[in-house]
Amino acid sequence: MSFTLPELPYSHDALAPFMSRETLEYHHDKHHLAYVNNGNNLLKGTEWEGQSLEEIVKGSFGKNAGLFNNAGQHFNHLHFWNWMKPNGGGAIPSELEKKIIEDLGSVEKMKEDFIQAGVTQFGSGWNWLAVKDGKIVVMKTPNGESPLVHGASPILGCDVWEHSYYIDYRNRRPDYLKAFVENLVNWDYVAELYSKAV
Ligand code: MN3
Repeated sequence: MSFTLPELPYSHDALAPFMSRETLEYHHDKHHLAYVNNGNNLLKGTEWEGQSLEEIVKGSFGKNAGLFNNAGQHFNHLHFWNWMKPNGGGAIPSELEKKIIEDLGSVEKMKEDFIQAGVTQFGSGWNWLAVKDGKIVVMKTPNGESPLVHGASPILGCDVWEHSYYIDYRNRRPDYLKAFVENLVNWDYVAELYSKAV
């Protein structure tokens, strides 16, 4: 298979004022497209050609840095667009909420720890909620890595590369993370991934 850039599941204006049209034009139309194009070029002739995206990401990790970086970022961004929606944040589906409280203490504590993971990811990377050994955990990873290559299944991720927030928030990464959690997260999609991960 080859990688393709999906359409955004909403218009470029739909996430404003928390994420602007200009950010989505650069982030989706240019940055994600570059991962797709570079990934396709680097995949050609490798042992992973013809495998699924997840197999390519896991297989190339630690073996082929160029391919891994681009395939990993393609995987992360495919989900990232769906981890947000207009008028996001708000109520968490009850089964997922129960599990969050059980594993992370409370919804407030989960949000605090998730934001803190993003704030403390030094340089480019991602912060996550993931399912590991049946439990929901908070993680952070550098560059294009994800919980997938660390024995866990990602159910929510926030892109803390500067290209994701610098146009709208400049250097205020904590404000971007707070807006992501309170106003953008599509908890129905998180619950869908959670039910597949357990
Ligand atoms: Mn990005």
